[in-house]
Amino acid sequence: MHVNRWIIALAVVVLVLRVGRVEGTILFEDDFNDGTYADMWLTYNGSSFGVEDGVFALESGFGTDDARAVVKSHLWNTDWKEYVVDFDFKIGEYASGGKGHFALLFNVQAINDGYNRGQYYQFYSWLDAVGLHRMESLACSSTTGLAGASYSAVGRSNLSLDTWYHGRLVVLRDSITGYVGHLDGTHLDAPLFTFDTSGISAEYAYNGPIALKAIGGATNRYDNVHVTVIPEPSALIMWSLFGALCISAGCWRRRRAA
Ligand SMILES: [Ca+2]
Repeated sequence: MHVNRWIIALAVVVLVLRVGRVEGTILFEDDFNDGTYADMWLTYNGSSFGVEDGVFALESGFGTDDARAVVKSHLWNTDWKEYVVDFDFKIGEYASGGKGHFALLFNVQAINDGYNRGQYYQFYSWLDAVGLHRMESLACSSTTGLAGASYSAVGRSNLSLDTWYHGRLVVLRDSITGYVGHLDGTHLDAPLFTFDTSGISAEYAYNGPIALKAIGGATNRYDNVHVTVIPEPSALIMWSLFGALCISAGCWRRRRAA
């Protein structure tokens, strides 16, 4: 019984490390229920930004610039290193019709006017596929892959337009994992991708805050943005060992009582 309990405790450690389901220090949160975004976000380009019914709406221009909103209070803060982003999103339709796209930018170092311009990573979906990009160009829309190779869609998402979803991005020192699930709050589907970042050169190992995005003349909606620090693995292991000791002690007491 002892061994089984330890296995369960260790499994919890592994799960926590992989999924990041730990209440760490809150880096940032905004539910937009105060009716404004301007206190928390700095906006770039786009056609319009506003809060409607407690939801942040970003309207992009068709064929022009992306609409992007960066966390204001932590702008270019390089202390964001290992964290979990939870957010709700709804993808609007392109002005050209039929398509849509959402993107959560992270480890943002710079955002520049234009299409896909800046220095940041991007967790995105084109309705039926999901991917990870690193934008590294200040002058053009270069989307070079994370490890130096061309890198685009890495998983299937089967999302629909005008439907609320929940997204989660787990940013660790050596991996990036993206999830998209339904908005019932009960579960997230299996990871859409996990990317090993160990091959990224120091030049591109950005740290920084997050941003939200809309393109193609669409209006994307975001809500309940929540960013927490992932506790140091040593702290997680200590807590798990403590939990395992408690479980084992309970087991021992039951045997004594039997
Ligand atoms: Ca809200």
